[in-house]
Amino acid sequence: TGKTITCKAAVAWEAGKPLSIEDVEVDPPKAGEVRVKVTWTGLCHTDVYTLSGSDPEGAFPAILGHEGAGIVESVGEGVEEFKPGQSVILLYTAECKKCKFCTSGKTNLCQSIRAYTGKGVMPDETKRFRCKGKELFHFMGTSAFSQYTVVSQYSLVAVNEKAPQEQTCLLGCGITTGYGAVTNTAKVEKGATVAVFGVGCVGLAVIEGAKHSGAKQIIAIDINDNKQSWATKFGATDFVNSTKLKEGESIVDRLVEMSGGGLDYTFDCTGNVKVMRSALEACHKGWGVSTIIGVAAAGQEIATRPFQLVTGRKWQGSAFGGVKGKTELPGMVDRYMKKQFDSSPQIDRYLTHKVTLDTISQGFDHMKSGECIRCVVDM
Ligand code: NAD
Ligand code: DAO
Ligand code: ZN
Repeated sequence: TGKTITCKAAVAWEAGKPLSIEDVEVDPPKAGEVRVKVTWTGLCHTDVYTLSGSDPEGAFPAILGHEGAGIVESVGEGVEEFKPGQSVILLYTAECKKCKFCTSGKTNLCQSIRAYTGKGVMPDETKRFRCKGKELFHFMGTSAFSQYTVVSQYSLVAVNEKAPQEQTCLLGCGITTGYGAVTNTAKVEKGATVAVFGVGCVGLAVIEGAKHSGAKQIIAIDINDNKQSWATKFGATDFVNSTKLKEGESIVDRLVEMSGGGLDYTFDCTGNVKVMRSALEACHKGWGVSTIIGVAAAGQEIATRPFQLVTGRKWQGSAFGGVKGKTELPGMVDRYMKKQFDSSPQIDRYLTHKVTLDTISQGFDHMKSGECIRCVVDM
């Protein structure tokens, strides 16, 4: 401990350029920080989005990556919760358990270090990464595309060390996001009708969560027919390709007809604001609730007629599935290890592709192919 480590990382030198594998220097953790040997990192669209330059918060040069798992290497002064050797999942949504947000009982959006993670710096406003004499920005408080990273003690959680990290990393974003949106945010109940727009990792986790919640009808909607078999495997009862409707029929018409008047719960897992509108309007009059999970491109806005809400439909959103990472992830991992697949996501089913840090760019190609649910990087 106490020494700078030199290791490999995928560096985002500037927006719109491919990641570049470099030797980086990673400083030891300061007070309240933890240095983690990252073993596996999942690829998520937010990494692609930020690399593209569209993310207003994106700062370069940086080390991206936020769906990571690894092992504690060393801890900074005053850190009591962690010790070297523990198996951890990185948390882009931190949990301090003491800020106004954490103690509200109403949200998982801890704000203790949010201003710093947004700016790409540690809570003392400095950075722990250097490459070729330049300091590199952190990303979402995690920077999981580096073999070693330094994070706030609020940005990681220790989990069952027997659980494979190539799988647990996926609980750091996509799977938890979809599953939690059903169980924590919407609180879908037994016998409910559900529609899920977008059958990627997040949408599949919504389908799995809806199945575990006892939903009687789960309609999956996508523009890619190959997603039908995925949706069915995870528990969808119906599939609609929204590009193949009857002449003059809208997706809302179709869903209202299929569900006998509208859905109890709908979820957007596409990030497309037009889809978000359809998801709201396909809700049942009087009580239907639509949850936005997809992240729209910068500057996009949602629209509907206010009468949709006046007549009892509700519109809400969910970040990281409303899940508090420290409080909830250890239990999810334990249930997974006990194969309790009626109350926790079956993580391995989402893992379709593996690459190494050297071939991380191929991982981004897999993501674009439409055949990849989740690709993990062997760091
Ligand atoms: P993905 O690309 O794997 O899946 C998206 C799916 O939507 C694809 O199957 C695609 O074919 C489908 N799709 C695209 N346009 C569509 C349309 N018009 N109608 C129906 N289906 C359409 O992505 P993912 O990893 O599952 O993530 C889904 C969304 O969730 C993204 O916007 C992502 O940024 C967001 N996200 C949000 C959070 C959060 O905390 N709120 C966390 C992670 C990801
Ligand atoms: O502002 O406190 C906050 C939390 C912002 C996180 C929002 C999460 C949704 C977007 C991230 C998508 C995937 C990483
Ligand atoms: Zn907090």
